[in-house]
Amino acid sequence: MPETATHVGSGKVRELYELDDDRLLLVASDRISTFDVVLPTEIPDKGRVLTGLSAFWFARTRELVPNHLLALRADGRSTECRRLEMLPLECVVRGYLTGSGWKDYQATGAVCGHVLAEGLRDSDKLPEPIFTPATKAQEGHDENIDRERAAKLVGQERFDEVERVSLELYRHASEYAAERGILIADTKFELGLDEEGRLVLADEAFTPDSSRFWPADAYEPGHAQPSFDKQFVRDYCESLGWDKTPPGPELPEEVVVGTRARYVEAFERLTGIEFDAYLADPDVVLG
Ligand code: Q0N
Repeated sequence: MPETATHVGSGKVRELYELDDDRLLLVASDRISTFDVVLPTEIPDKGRVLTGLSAFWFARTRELVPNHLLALRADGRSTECRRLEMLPLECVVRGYLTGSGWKDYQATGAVCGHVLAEGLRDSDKLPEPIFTPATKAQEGHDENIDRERAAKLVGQERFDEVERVSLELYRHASEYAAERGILIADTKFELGLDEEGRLVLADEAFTPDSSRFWPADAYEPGHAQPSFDKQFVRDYCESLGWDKTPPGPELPEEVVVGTRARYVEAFERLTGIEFDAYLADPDVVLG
């Protein structure tokens, strides 16, 4: 019987379908966004790189927390996953001070209630990674919230568990990635509950779309860092003087090719697996 899959949601670059009462299909496209705008030009295989990386991290972190991954499909971009009851929180961990964390620190000296030392610079490494939850905005930007507000959303006990698990995941992956020349400056998780009320990691894990990847060899605090994956795209868009409102510009071939190579490089450095081997059999990332 042919499979029927009802579309149940979409993000900027991914689509979610319902397979049955218990299972969803998460499909990663090759679309790319920059400055929050999806561009009209795709990066070939970007969706496969991100799907493979997520699956790699799910396999490597299942002892820390169970995850929603059930199966990878042969196309390399589709994941069958367990259907969960999602928590109404974006679970963000920051090991470095940048982005909205840097903005909040400059304005208040704190990020989500974590009061930080004075005199920190953009992109400084924090003495310890911090858990900085945000609300899920339907439109526009997520709003950073302090632990009291987050605990009200999910309950104090669940909040404590979510914070502990998020910090453990970040410590594990950031240490592993740093040994391979990639700094994971910060990252965002989505967590859900299974039928027994157990906490389960969902969505994507430690991809360049859910995290800031920085090349370790270029790290220099005091200013914004180049992005491991999107820097060619950003530089090209800046060179046009584009005002960063939709529609975004088409990308020239050399920017597409260079960006695809960066995604593949991130995949190969982090997994130690050749990307062609993943294309031949996605299950190679599951170990
Ligand atoms: C779910 N989102 C937000 C893809 C990404 N395992 C799950 N069970 C129930 N719901 C969800 C998942 C997952 N993952 C996650 N929405 C629903 C992120 N989505 C938005 C749409 O595109």
